[in-house]
Amino acid sequence: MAETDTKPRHAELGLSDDDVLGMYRAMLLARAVDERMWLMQRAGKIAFIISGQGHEGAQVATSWPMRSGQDWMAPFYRSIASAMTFGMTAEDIISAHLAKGDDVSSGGRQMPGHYGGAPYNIVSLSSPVGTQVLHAVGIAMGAWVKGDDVVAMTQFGEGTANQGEIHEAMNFAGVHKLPVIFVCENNGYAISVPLDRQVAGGSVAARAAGYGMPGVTVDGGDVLACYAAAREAHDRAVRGDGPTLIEANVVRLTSHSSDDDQRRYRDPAEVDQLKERDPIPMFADELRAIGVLTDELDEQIRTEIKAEVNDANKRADARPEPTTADAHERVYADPIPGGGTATAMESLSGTEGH
Ligand SMILES: Cc1ncc(C[n+]2csc(CCOP(=O)(O)OP(=O)(O)O)c2C)c(N)n1
Ligand SMILES: [Mg+2]
Repeated sequence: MAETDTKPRHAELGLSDDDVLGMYRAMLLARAVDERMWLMQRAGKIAFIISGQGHEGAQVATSWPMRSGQDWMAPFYRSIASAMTFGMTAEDIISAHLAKGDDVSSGGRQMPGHYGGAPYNIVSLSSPVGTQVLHAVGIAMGAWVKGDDVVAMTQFGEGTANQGEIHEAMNFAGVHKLPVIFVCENNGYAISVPLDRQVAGGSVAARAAGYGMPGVTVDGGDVLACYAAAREAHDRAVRGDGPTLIEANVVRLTSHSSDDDQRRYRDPAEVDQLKERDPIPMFADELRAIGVLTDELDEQIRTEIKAEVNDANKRADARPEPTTADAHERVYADPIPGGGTATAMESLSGTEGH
């Protein structure tokens, strides 16, 4: 790139050209995995998919400062790009959705969209929305007690922000100055309920003042703005200065899930306009404008990603199914009394009232 007087935005933030290309690649990969899983769902191979499309910019950028193998993440069901930025692979995510017997998330015990994994320091999701926010605060509290240098990040939607436990979690983190980054991905809807019917005052970040922490609102389509907010929040947490609440305004490009049809409650014109805020072309344009991305390089990255997803899909497909013999594994800490395994499971399922 030609020398100029002013540094590009990413260089101002301490990011190299390779870093921003890595972010762009991570966004494309998450999108490609997501799109593949929709196809698999429609083909009857996956029971259910809940998509992160439109959230990738905010997710990759806010997860980028997180230290894999050291920090912890308590994500939500839309966090495919966050989980992959923090270490999960395309094969892990697809295997979890296929409920394979050796899937790292749960060995096929969890619902689709409930990925995670001990090797990655990613807490497995719970279906009741918001519980992960408490888990992140608990992890940060544990690290603080032990004197460990750990930052916990948690992600959730703006609808979830209205659950009672979110107040408890944020207040507790604020009081004890815990190293937590709360990332609210505001896509304007909680299933079919629009923002003005769920968030009084219209802003989740504004609530941070009441919890004694900074509240930052960022455009979720502006990858570098999201990164800057997360970088600062991470530095702050590591310094011992406490938590931060980031609210990233994103777009939900798909229906809430594969069981939903947003045409029933959203104006088609509104849905069409969302594409203008798709973070992938927006970031591509920005990188092209500064000469970091070229059409040839874009084509090359997309070709590589296609091959990566095809491979991941094939490997995930070939993995073993769970068996009845190990049905209780990863569910109970101790074997089922009376011998466990298939016999116990069969007798349990045959018991009246169970
Ligand atoms: C405690 C609880 N209440 C309701 C639900 C059903 N539910 C699942 S997702 C969802 C919407 C959450 O919206 P938001 O937090 O904005 O996240 P988004 O899906 O928009 O990303 C609801 C109500 C649930 N899973 N748990
Ligand atoms: Mg929402």
